[in-house]
Order: sequence, then C-alpha cells, then structure tokens
Amino acid sequence: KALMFRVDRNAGDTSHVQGKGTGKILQLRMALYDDFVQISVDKVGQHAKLSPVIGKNDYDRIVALDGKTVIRSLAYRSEKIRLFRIATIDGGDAMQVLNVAIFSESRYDLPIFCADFFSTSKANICVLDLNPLYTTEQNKDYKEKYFTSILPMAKNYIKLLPWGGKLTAESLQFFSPIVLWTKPHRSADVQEILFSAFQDYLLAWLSLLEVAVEAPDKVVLAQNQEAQHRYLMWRATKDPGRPVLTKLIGDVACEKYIKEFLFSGLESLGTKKFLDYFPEYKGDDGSLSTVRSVAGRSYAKRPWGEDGKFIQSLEI
Ligand code: BLA
Repeated sequence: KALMFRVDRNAGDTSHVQGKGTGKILQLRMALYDDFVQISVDKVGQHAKLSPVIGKNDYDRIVALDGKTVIRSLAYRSEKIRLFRIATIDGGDAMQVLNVAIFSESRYDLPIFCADFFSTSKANICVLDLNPLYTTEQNKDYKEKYFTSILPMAKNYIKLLPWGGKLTAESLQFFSPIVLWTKPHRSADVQEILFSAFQDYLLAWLSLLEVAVEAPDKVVLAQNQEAQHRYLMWRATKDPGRPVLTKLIGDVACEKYIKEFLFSGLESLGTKKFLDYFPEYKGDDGSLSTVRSVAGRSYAKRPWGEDGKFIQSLEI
C-alpha cells in the first residue's frame, strides 16, 4: 500500500506518517545528522576502497544508561586512510550529535578532517575543519600547501556561518584558516548551509588525499605520526564531548570508547603523555590539571581575515 509521508528533519523531530486508507498515524523519525552520515560514507567510498575496521564493531550501537539515547559508531580504513570514523548520538529532542574524523596514514601529512556538531532543541554548536597537522601560523609552508587552494571554496561558508564566539584558546592551534566555528540558530541552517559545507569540505579533503605525496623519509613520517598522536592526545583528554559521554555511558565505558574508538591511535602512534605535549597543564603537585583550558576562552571574533591571514584580535 502506498504511504504518503512527509519527513521534517528538525532535531529529534517526529513526523507523522499517514498510512493511506488505514486511517492509522505511524511515527517516523529521522535523526538530525543521518544525511551527513550517509553522504560521508558515500563520498569517501567513491574515492577510496574502504574496509570496515575490525575490532571497532563492539561499538556499532550503544544504548546509554538512560535507556533511550543511542550512540552509533562506524569505522573504516583504506590504503591511504588510517582511520575514517563516525559517531552519532541520537538523544531525541534533547541531543543530536555528529562527530566525524578522518586521519590519513602517517606517510602523508594531510590535515585531519573534523566535523563536530552538537545540537539540542535550543542550540547548535558546530566545528567543521580540516585540522592542520602542523599549526598553520608557525608553519607557513604547510598553510600554503593545503589551505591556500581551498580558501576560495570556504569563504562563502565563512560568510554564511558567523563565528561562534569565544572558544578555548588552546583549540586554535588545531584549527585552520578555513575553520567553521559556528552556532547556527536555525536548524534549517544546519540542514542546508552546514550540510553543503560538510560535503564541500569533505570533497576538498578527498581531493587533497588524491594528490598527497608520501613523506620523503622516516624522519618526516615519524613527525607526521607524532603530530597525529599529539592531536589525539589533546582531543582524548580535553574534548568537550567527554563529560557528555561520561554522563551517558559511565566512566569506564567512556574511557574505553575514547581510546579504542573515537581517538584510536592513542596507544599505537606514540608513547608520549599528555603533559609531554602540553606541559602548561601541569598542576602544582605535578599532576594533570583537570581544567579544560589553562589559557581561558578567547577569540571573540574570527582571528583570520578573508585572505586567510591571521589577525590578532585576542580578547580574554
Ligand atoms: C563545545 N566543541 C565545543 C567547543 C569547541 C568544540 C571548540 C566550544 C567550547 C570550547 O571552546 O571548547 C570542538 N574543540 C573542538 C574540536 C577541537 C577542539 C573539534 O579543540 C579539535 C581540536 N562535542 C563532541 C561530542 C560531544 C560534544 C562527541 O565532540 C557530545 C557528546 C559536545 N561540544 C559539546 C558540548 C559543547 C561543545 C556539550 C558545549 C559545552 C562547552 O562549551 O564546554
């Protein structure tokens, strides 16, 4: 029997599906970020021969302690991609999350594709970027190599999606001049503008992957590996998603999920500890400070100009 239906993709929205002739109202709900997941698997799959990452399957579907919220996880690799992983959280109206990261193999110095979207019925907090492996303001060659060519594509989105306000100052070293850090008020902006940006940033990353040149020697390869490790260490320790995940699945499961799934590579890519990379987090007694940021929140305005040049507009 033909069903007439309409699907609204507002966060956790419940659409009514009218079964024609049956008189019954069925309920159909799509999670806010379902389309993003689908399109990313499709697009990456068109550019690379993906295989599922074995061992990460334990995390396919986790039901949170509240018995309602569902965490879904997917992980793939390919010849050039060390890890392409997606996590979504479907907490209905209360919370919708998309978290995508793609890491190349360490013989390439490719930026890390990063999409980090957190939505409630009241707010959307979004980061979309190709996170540089080497901080762009200190590594001009790296900035030139990867970001100059894609800046024109990003400009349009930078205009449409305004800067999201102050952020943890430490994060900035992991962001590139094309970063979209934004808090769209309307979910239509997420579904339309951010969705389009997500695809274009992903395609930009894939085109960089296509022409990526292998490290000339083991020294450079080791540097790339350490840069990924440092990034993983930062995010595994200070990611703002951590407290949310702890609340959802508890301490032990959260640690395991972060190490084995979200920031997998932490244990295989290096042996340094968080404080080796970020000594400013050492507390008076030598232990790791639990604060998210020692520098505090800053950058009330976008610190890069339209041309990708860094402008100091630090406001703490
Ligand atoms: C907020 N997430 C944020 C913020 C940033 C990021 C910059 C704003 C607050 C801040 O300045 O820290 C994202 N920060 C990043 C990213 C990098 C970084 C991508 O340094 C990369 C290097 N976030 C998640 C997941 C959840 C989540 C999985 O990744 C939920 C499970 C939630 N992010 C989340 C929440 C906030 C947030 C709840 C608001 C809370 C807050 O501002 O502390």
